[in-house]
Amino acid sequence: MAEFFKDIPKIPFKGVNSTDPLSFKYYDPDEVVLGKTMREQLKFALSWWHTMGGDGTDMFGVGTADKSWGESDPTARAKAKVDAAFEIMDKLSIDYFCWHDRDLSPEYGSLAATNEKLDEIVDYIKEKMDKDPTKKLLWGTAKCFDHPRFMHGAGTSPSADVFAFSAAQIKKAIESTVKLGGSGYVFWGGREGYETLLNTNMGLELDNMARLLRMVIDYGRSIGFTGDFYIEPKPKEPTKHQYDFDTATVIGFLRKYGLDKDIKMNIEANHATLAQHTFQHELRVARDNGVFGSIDANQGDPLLGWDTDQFPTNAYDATLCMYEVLKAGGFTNGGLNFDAKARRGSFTPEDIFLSYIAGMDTFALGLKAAAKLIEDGRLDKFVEDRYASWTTGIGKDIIDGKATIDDLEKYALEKGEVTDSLSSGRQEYLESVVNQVIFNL
Ligand code: XUL
Ligand code: CO
Repeated sequence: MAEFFKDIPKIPFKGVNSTDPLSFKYYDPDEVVLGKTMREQLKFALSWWHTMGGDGTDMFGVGTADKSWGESDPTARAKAKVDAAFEIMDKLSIDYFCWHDRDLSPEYGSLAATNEKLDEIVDYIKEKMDKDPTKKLLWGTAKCFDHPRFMHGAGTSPSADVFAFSAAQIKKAIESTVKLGGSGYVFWGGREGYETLLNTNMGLELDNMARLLRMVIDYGRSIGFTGDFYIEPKPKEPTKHQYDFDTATVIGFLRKYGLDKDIKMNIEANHATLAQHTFQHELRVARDNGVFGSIDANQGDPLLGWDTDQFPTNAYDATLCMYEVLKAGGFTNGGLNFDAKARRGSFTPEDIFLSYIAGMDTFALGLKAAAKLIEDGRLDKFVEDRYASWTTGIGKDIIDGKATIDDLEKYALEKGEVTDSLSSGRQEYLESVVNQVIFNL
């Protein structure tokens, strides 16, 4: 089998003083952090769409990176992509991968022909995984948003035919996920939203989205899928308003339709910021509601208002992210998928490795800093003290359901004024603690 990246060695861990671009400075897969190796804590995944398919095409220009993998025939190219992906994962010590069905294998006219070709590629991947069991599928998903048939959505299309087609496509995608032993299946509402309410029956569209999710979940379980189903919230893009706006919105939707025990969240950093939230906020909402699942690691540009899907290099955000992940008990079926692409100007094969190294090192740094924040204990202690009034007296009575509104009125009347029960929020101090722990130079 051809080696695609002859000039790239297996990337070694060389430590913080290394200036070798093709080395990890912080990611040492075997280093133990809070009782688990970094490899187990971080569970990095390669995204098939950006890494194997994304060539830098944007609205203003054609691709800059060659992602043909030396093949012009679509089936030969799909197989070459598999070989190249496994080589990239090997060289970067990445154990997991994620795909959309159409990233693995394109459409070939009819759905039957497309399915047959997809099977061929999924079987090809399975053969490789059987030979190398260190490579695992983090999650699969169906690309129900690029073809013109999905112009008005898939599960929320006004056309029942498109709904049926989408269900059929997703059925195949979950079967492929099961065949490859995937530990997750993602629903990202590609065009599940609207441009104008003047032409939209929003109530019916949301009912239908829930119908589709229920069918897929029941079918997945019936064929032995034991992993997690995730929804990946995103507020806008491609539609003006996406139904899965943010984690809180999705939780409300899931509860309305009785799906809240069946679906967790795949939180993407750049989607959080598009929704005017921090990444940490979205992770906290998921954690507090018991639906934290997996992460699409990337970052946006604060000066741009769209989903730039940049490789994450912001160590501060990665620290607060890993703080939430550790507090949620770490990953179970989920992991850190790099839903990220090298910039259009970073077009060489080497850039694939340099950008993954940057992202992986950033999260290794984030993991180590988050572990230190937890061990340091000052943040936890501060929060505990701030809410101490709920552990005794009137606070405890409220929590225990013993205090009535009449009791509270009596209490407040006796006190007369309660401003002196408050203490400083100490935001600046706490931010300086985070700096001290991260930079500890
Ligand atoms: C799009 C996005 C998707 C999902 C999978 O913004 O994040 O690639 O991660 O469909
Ligand atoms: Co994503």
